[in-house]
Amino acid sequence: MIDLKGKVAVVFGLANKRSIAYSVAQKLAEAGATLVLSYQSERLQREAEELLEDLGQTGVGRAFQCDVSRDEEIDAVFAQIAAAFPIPKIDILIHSVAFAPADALRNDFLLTSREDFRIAHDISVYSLIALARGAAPLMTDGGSILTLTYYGGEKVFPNYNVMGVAKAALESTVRYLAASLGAKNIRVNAVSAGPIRTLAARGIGDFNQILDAVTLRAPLHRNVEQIEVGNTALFLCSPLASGITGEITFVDCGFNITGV
Ligand code: NAD
Ligand code: 0WE
Repeated sequence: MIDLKGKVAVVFGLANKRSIAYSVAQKLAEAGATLVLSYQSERLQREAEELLEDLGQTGVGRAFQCDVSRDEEIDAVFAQIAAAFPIPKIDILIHSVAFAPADALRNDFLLTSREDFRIAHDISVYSLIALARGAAPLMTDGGSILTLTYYGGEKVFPNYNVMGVAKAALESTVRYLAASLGAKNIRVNAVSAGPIRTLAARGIGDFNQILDAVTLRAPLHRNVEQIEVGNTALFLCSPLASGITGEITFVDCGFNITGV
């Protein structure tokens, strides 16, 4: 049994119950962790507070706003977290955030604009560095940082486009951060999840085709479920994974090992 009683886990990227971050938060909460949820905009505040309730965190967990593209909001959220608990301390940081302007996921990759490239990398990659830097001083007993990536960072998927380039950069960032933070006993890892129907998958043209390809080709002949990602995230953030850092763990029903 994994016991995270007395541990504080901060989760970025929990928009709704379908979010991958929801399953991760659920598993961390079940293991006894206290949750801090960080939502993107004021519009999501009430939703975040309801999600805290659903996660059994009423009167325990907290929710704070932070748009990760804004340095001052990143500074503010860690100041709020430090002030929210009698002992200012973070044990676990979940980064489940990605964004590229919709046009960049629709148009020919060749047409990727400088601004769309910048936004995709700012929100989906740089934010991990900025959040790690914000959390590190509070990770006084060591810690665990986990991000979410996709196989499109390694192989070409139609329309994933600049997000694929950003995921490649994110996976490299995991390794460089692991090296930077290892001496503080802070581990940095990623889960590479198979395709899952979430808000971030909405409006993506051939998503059914992507799901069907997995059913056909993956060794387990099915798609992955959110909760399977949550279970692996819990493991990677727990003492059971104390020797694992800088690693990308696939939770994709084996799709990535197949050649045809
Ligand atoms: P989601 O839409 O539920 O989560 C994305 C989150 O990013 C949302 O909570 C959104 O509020 C947040 N976000 C975007 N811009 C932000 C900003 N400026 N500041 C703060 N937060 C911001 O979708 P999801 O599928 O759960 O995605 C979570 C992560 O999982 C992403 O990194 C995604 O690339 C990754 N992933 C998703 C899949 C999939 O098929 N759904 C597969 C592999 C990896
Ligand atoms: O990382 C992702 C998607 C992230 C994402 C989604 C959106 C949709 C809405 C980033 N930015 C935006 N911008 C928007 O305006 N995934 C792993 C899910 C995903 O997206 C795809 C996929 C898969 C899988 C896009 C094309 C092909 C496959």
